[in-house]
Amino acid sequence: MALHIAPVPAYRARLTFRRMLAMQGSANLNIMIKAARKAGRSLVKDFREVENLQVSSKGPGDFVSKADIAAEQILKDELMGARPTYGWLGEEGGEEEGQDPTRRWIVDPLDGTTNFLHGLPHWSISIALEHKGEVVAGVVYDAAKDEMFFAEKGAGAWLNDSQRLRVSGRRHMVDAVFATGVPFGAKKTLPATIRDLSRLMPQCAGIRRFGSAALDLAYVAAGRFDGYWERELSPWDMAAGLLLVREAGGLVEAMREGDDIFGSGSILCANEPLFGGLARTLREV
Ligand code: 2AM
Ligand code: CA
Repeated sequence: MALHIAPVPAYRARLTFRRMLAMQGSANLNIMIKAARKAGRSLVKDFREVENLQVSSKGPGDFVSKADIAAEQILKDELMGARPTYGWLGEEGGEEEGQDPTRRWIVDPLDGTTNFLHGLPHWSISIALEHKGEVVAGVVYDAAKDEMFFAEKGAGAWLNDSQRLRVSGRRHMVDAVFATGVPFGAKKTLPATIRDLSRLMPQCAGIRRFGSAALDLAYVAAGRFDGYWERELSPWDMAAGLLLVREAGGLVEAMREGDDIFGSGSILCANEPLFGGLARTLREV
């Protein structure tokens, strides 16, 4: 007998999210979403300019650095303005300890800079809130496509207010599409990356390299990718996205079992049925 599952009407899902917000009293998440939207407007405006600058011989390099710095300033004004006692760890602005040593913002104003520079509409803003060493809220905003991914510890992962996110339900490696990042420049992880690809390619349906770690993680949370791994990342690339994946029901670890994710700069995640197969394939010595 065919199984029929009725879709949840959008208005009901929205109510559920509002109720969730009311229950959790998630003021920090609201601050993060507002900040992401504001920085997103600035980046989208600059991105349109970047598309025009592709034809110039110098390219849009300096312009993009300025766009990145301007976005971080907006985020800093919004987030530190609302929570002045929190600490700060940002890709552009470095690290500052706050009066409250237990909480800090971990922010990447523009993740996927190379895409942005080339006029490719796949980049994001990543904002995480860490409390006592644990990420408790995360927002990844794809401003070009107006997709706001967000999560709060214990309250689930969501897309654009009304859509609850779940990792994919695929169970077999042959059906799975995984994402990764390949190292840029002459990085020492190049041999490991080539080994990963040669092991995994014959086992799965495809491997994608989209260029924004934060969005790769958001896509795992949304069930678009079945898993993702990457090495040599920074905390601001992964912090918000790893909470999205966990809150969507996925498993997240460092590449080497037992390592700290931020400390190792590596990440490996997938839905539960595929995590073991992916980890075995990539971790085998
Ligand atoms: P970024 O765009 O903020 O630099 C791509 O695999 C991931 O690696 C992106 O999240 C990207 O973040 C990160 N990354 C860090 N340093 C990079 C660099 N020098 N060139 C390209 N990507 C880099
Ligand atoms: Ca980044």
